[in-house]
Amino acid sequence: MTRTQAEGRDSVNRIFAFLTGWALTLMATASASAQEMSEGVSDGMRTPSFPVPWQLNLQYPVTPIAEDLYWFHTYLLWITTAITAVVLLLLIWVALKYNSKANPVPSKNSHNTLLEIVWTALPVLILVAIAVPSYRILYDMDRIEDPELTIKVIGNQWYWTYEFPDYEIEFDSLPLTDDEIDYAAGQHRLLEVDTPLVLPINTDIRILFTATDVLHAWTIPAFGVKLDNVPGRTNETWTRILTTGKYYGQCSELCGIDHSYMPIVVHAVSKEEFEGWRADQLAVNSTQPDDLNRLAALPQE
Ligand SMILES: [Cu+2]
Repeated sequence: MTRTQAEGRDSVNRIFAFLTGWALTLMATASASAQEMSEGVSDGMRTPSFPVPWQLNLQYPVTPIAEDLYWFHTYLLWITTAITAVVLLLLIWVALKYNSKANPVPSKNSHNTLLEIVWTALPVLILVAIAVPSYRILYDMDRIEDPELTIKVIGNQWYWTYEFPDYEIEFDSLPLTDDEIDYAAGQHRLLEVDTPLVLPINTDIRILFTATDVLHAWTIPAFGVKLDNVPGRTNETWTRILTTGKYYGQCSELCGIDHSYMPIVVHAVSKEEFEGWRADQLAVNSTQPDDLNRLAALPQE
């Protein structure tokens, strides 16, 4: 086989792999999308809030915004698929019907008013159909009028600090090292922290974002929350967690050498459990004794 043939086969394989992945994602989405459109995401599709091998599609959404984002993603996937299919069929049709053998005398037409109006108007309508739900979700994500709870997320190189300004609670959340991970207890490498953030479910929570040194981004895929932590600025969004559980995230803005080692863990608990946790926090010193050791072990800039 010549080099060009080998390269050709290589790219064909790559395209095939891409198309297969795309089709699988589409099938996984399609199987549940009809239900999603009417009543949100079904419990049967519940996936963990951390990456798993061969995972397809987005993480299971547990907030109203994440459900909207999931719906929007599925909706866009259908539009993209329809456009791709139409363009592919058109190309095949043109190649078969208008090649030099099948159609030796080509038409000299250069304008068709109706066709030109259609191919201008149709993309505009498609864009409007995308823009309307997109702006609605963006608007919903922006802020909440009367939050029941406010938390402040502060990014540091390379760990998170959480504050509950109304309760004077403040603590650092530092990553667990590989030796500290308890795999038997279902913990995950590079995703666990010493002190997780605890939040109540069914509560409108305002989240404020800032940073002490460089840009970070606090992200929880299952919440549909991702916003930059900017030094000297306060960004704002909100969330309302619908189901209890342990939710993972990672810093999503390149922030230096340990960017990939600043995981986020949120324990979503019932309101009563949260009240209990909050009362305990008020009693303890906000800085955990081992935090200083962990801080000292972080690489210097
Ligand atoms: Cu970061």
